[in-house]
Amino acid sequence: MPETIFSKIIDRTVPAKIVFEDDLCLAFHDISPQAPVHVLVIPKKPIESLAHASGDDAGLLGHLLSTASQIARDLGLAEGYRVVINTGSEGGQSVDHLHLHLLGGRSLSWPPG
Ligand code: DGP
Repeated sequence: MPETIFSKIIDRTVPAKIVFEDDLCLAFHDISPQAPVHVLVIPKKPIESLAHASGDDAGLLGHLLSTASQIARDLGLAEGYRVVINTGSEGGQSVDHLHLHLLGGRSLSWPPG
């Protein structure tokens, strides 16, 4: 997989406002926030998109979701939040490294655009 801006954030060659890190993942504030809280949760393993994840990644995917839930609690999103995984060009994915958007802090409309 080609290097992306997110792999540079993982190796600290590009700065980011990091809110959480463990052996498997990293979470940081989105550079272009779409809500008062907009955090990206990414695996350290370079997986291009959700469509590129395999059955072997099931545990990792669960870990990303539970990490997003824990960060939502830590950031006080008691009234709710949304977790989004844009996938592929029609899904609106612009960075080819799997990432979860955690959005909250305001009422979110549905359906998305
Ligand atoms: P997506 O469109 O789903 O691929 O989302 C990519 C997100 O990544 C987008 O909301 C903006 C964010 N982003 C892109 N470059 C950077 C960066 O250098 N730093 C941070 N913190 N976020 C970035």
